[in-house]
Amino acid sequence: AASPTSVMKRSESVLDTMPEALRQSRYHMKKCFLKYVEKGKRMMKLHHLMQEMETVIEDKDEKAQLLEGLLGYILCTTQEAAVVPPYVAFAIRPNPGFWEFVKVNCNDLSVDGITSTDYLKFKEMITDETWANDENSLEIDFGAMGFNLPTMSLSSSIGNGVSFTSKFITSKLHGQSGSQLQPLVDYLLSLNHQGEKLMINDNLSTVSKLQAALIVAHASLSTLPNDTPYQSFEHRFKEWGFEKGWGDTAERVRETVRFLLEVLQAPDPINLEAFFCRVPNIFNVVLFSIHGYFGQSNVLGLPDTGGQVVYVLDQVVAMEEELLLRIKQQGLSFKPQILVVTRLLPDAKGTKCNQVLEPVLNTKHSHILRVPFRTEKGILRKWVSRFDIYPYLKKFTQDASAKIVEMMEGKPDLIIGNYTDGNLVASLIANKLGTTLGTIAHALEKTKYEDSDMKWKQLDPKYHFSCQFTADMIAMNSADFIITSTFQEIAGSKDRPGQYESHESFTLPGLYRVVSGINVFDPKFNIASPGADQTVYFPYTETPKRFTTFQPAIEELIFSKVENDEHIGYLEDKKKPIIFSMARLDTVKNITGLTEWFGENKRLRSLVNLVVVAGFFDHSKSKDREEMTEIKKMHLLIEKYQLKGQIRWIAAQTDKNRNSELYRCIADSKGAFVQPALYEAFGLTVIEAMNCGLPTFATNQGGPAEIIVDGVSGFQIDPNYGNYSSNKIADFFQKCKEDPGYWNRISEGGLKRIYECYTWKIYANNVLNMGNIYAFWKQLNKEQKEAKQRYIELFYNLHYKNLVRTVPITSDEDNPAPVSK
Ligand code: UDP
Ligand code: LCN
Repeated sequence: AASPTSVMKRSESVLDTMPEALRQSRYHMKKCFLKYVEKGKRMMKLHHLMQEMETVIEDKDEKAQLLEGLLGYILCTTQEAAVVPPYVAFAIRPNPGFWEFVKVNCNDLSVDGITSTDYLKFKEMITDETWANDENSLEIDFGAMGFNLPTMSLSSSIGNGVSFTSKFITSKLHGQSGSQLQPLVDYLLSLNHQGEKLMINDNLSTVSKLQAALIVAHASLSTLPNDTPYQSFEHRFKEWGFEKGWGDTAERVRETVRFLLEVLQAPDPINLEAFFCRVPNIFNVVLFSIHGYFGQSNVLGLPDTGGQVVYVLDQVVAMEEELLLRIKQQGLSFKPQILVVTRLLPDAKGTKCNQVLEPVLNTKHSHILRVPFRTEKGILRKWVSRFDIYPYLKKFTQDASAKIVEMMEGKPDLIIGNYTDGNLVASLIANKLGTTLGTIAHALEKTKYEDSDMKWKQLDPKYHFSCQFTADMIAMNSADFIITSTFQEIAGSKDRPGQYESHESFTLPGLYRVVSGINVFDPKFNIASPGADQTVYFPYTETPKRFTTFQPAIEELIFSKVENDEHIGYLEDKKKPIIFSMARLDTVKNITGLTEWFGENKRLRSLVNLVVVAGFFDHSKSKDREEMTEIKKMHLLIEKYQLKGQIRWIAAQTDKNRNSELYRCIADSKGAFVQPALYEAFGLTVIEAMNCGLPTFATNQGGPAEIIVDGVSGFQIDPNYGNYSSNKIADFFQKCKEDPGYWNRISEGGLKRIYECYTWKIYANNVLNMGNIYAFWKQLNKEQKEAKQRYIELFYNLHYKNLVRTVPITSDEDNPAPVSK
């Protein structure tokens, strides 16, 4: 174990500790570094560094001692190293969001600290030495445009942008004279709905006038019964200079007035946030989700069409509901409007993606608006992969923007983008219209492909990452706020950098070097996790609501002995609890891993049966190489471990209602859901299972590690340690046998967690609060924002546009095979 001194040293910088660490085992280290540089220039990941170290140090004890010491710690926090003899440059990440760079000279083991930019140059030397050494190579530095803006400093604050921004706004509003508060008054004066003034009119144009009027109003409201409708004192209010929007009842108006009075007296973040959450400034919202087939039925499973569609549609329903509630509580009667703008696809393949306007189900005022892609040859009929979408976006932006303004009879109040294409278009339109912009990118592509930045030239013909990363940075930097589903999406976990974190500093050798792309400590980052549709995914205990009509079919699905196109395998002992999993049959989802764990673990097999919903059974019918391999592997495992009698493998299911009942039937068996993915960004199935009251075991790699509190609301398993994971599942079922209340406690713990943190109601409330706070912050920070926008425009015009020219424009005559999801 580490001694107290080495623990102390671990809190110091690597630059301070590394020389000493190398000195401690100089003999081995010398050999080790010579080995590293032996093969010349190259990139090394942590496992390469470790592997080669192991070959150099033969003695097991010495190796163990070394790895337990400081050097082991430094190596474990190393992400990668760039070898340019005689140097090995290390990129070290001691904690999420914190990086350090050092170079070690292999000859004398001297250690020097280097900047992130120097580190990038080391990397570039490996692929493009001339460019790396060129003093005029293009450097992109978004940080330079916001040097005097606030950033947070604690890892634990990452993703809590709204509360930090409120604090910062508060400090800006502070001052002796009160003049610092004038921007707040000006902001309130600017509020209107289609020209109709809200909150205050020009009679209250200064802080002192507003404050005086508020004091009078507050006193007069105190004499009224709480439920007095606004209309009964509206007249008096108007005389004092107030307009509608303060609330629907005397009680609510009084509270709103009070919050503002507190802020005017001495600004504090709590009252400021409380006040801004009530300010009526969002009525019309536009969301962009462009690629794929965006529709409400028969679309899931089509290329590039997956979780995003579910996420956006569920989001719209929740947002409309929240908007209606807020507007009512503001004492207003306006109708909100939400538009989801996507691509119109004339080749709709039996979906409704060729319809211009489609009402969103379960909403009153929300629509999908489809705008076609146009080229010189006219409207493009066919589907285009998200990787090839860039050439159509400029025209799409113009057409969509005109259509939105026409339909909304004015500008929207909030624009939200999804994914690279949606975010880029959203940022261009928001900039043009001056609208507050939020962006979402649950799946940035950069981290999905190893070294996608360094290898951009090689990958560009297929993926066009140069366009994608450029577009992503434009959107991130334009955004007033960024919505993420988990902390790890922003800043990763202990071992894995976050998606946004990977855009902090990186290089596309030969193109540009990003010395500051986005800072994860930027207060624009906010975590707002999605939920699951609770009208569908509800607890198994809510018997009267249950979709009993599906139960016979589900009974057949799980328990019949028949093998057919929909299910194979069978369950011998029907009384045993069931462990259940459902996912696409991708390698990363690791359904085969779970099957193998189950096969290996006799104890688990004696306690439960396994049921999986995934893919289908005939690999020759799959177009996806990964899927084919997984299908074959499933068959092999069933054979190898003689699983028939204990496993039921069911083909992919598309009916959301039936699926929800399936989760509940598994709960009836006192079973559990297992999500064994090697990596999972968020994990909607985890949320769905927990909503149904089904105890859930989920991967600790990615989002689910944040969703589940281990042992309280479910369990975390480690996909890299199957034995440990399967035993953890077996322990649970063993314990349930001994203590029947245990299963219920975990089931209830899961539900409690969901209701506290993962509902669409919480999501919509959070996102609208962001819209309110950042709209004001944008105003307060106008000059800065404009300066940065000019830089972004330059980047867009001089660089992005040229990159787009490298992407071929397809025509309806060409017929290339679609890229599968
Ligand atoms: N799903 C489904 N049928 C299947 C597999 C998955 O309907 O055969 C649904 C599942 O209920 C969930 C979504 O697809 O709503 C998968 O979302 P998740 O975040 O778990 O993974 P993704 O596929 O988006 O990576
Ligand atoms: C859905 C898809 O189909 C993919 O193209 C995206 O990467 C994903 O959502 C994330 O937005």
